Amino acid sequence: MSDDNIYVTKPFLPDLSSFMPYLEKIWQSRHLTNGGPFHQRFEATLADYLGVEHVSLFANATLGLLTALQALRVSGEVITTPYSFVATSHVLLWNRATPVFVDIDPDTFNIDPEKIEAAITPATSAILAVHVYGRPCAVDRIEEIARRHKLRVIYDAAHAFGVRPDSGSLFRHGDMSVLSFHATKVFNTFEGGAIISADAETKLHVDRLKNFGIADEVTVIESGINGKMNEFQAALGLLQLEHIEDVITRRRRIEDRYRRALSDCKGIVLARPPNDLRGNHSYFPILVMDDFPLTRDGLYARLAEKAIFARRYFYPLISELSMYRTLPSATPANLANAMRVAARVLCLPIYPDLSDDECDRVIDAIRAC
Ligand code: T4K
Repeated sequence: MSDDNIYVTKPFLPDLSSFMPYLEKIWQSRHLTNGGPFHQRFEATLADYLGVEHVSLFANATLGLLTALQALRVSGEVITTPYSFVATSHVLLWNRATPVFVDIDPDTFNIDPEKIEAAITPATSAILAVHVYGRPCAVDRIEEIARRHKLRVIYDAAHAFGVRPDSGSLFRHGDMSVLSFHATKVFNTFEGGAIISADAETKLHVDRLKNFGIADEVTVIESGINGKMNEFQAALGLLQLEHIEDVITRRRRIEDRYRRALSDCKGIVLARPPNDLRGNHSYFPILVMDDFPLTRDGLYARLAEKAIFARRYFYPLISELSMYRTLPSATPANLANAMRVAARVLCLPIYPDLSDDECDRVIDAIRAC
């Protein structure tokens, strides 16, 4: 990667020297995985930070989502959003469930709760919603619908680490939330993730499922998988947690800079910041409208010519991919808002080490159009 290139994100890493004592401990103990001391400490520290009780660490969020569906015995049809990363729907196919796509709210980019009920059938077992870009879903409305129809609710919270609604932890909602600690996320352990369960019994079940279904040395009571986080990841997670507030503050500064410079830019629409919460500034999506001199793809290409690699998260929609587009709910007429947003969205570079000069390079390149 050339130094002049500006990517959509760059992972935050603390000083290497501050990680050495952790590595030395791992090397000394030879306890590398399977719920070692760093795993235990990170799980407890994370629960504290997130304001929840029941955290299960995972090797990545995709394994977390797969396991969440298994733990809740989700089957049949699952209501979900086409406006997400493919992992959200792929885990349904891997669990032999059928995704039923519901359109999004064009302001929040999240599943539109008012369109969920029309998609429920006797085969529906769950709602899998995504807090897209870390903007919370309409959790109260979704859960009220789920209660009435006896549906499970799983939140794909891959983007939502560090988001703090004034009303309390976002991760106390639904049956489970699944976080991602991938390199491209606000908080990273290279790869990693976690499930937050609503109660101790469910956490125990999740912990067993992620360890092959093993109950004790001689007892395997169900067909689990290997979803475990290792000691290296857990140690890094502990160290990263010490920096998370600073990371979010630096991201907020960049978002503010973009907002000040682009809010009056003709043809560029900035997503409204969500109310009543401390956001995590994980993404900075803009919509490129018809009165901008270039199309969205034109702007994407113009930025790339200047070594600025913005990303079209989330285009194409999941529902447009070959393994989904024949589903009845994937028809474009059913997903008009999602189609419109996917055709216009561009996520601008945002990460803690993005300098003011680099941020201004992005701003100038857009304004020069
Ligand atoms: N649910 C949702 C809603 C998600 O967004 C995701 C993941 C998941 C579930 C699944 O979570 P995990 O199982 O991964 O924990 C990336 C990530 O691979 C993916 O994790 C993420 N969502 C998705 C939104 O973005 P790509 O294909 O765009 O990544 P890539 O490799 O093109 O990276 C983007 C840019 O980041 C690069 O241009 C440079 C920079 N980068 C990336 C990596 C991996 C670095 O600077 N260093 C790195 O190590 O999918």
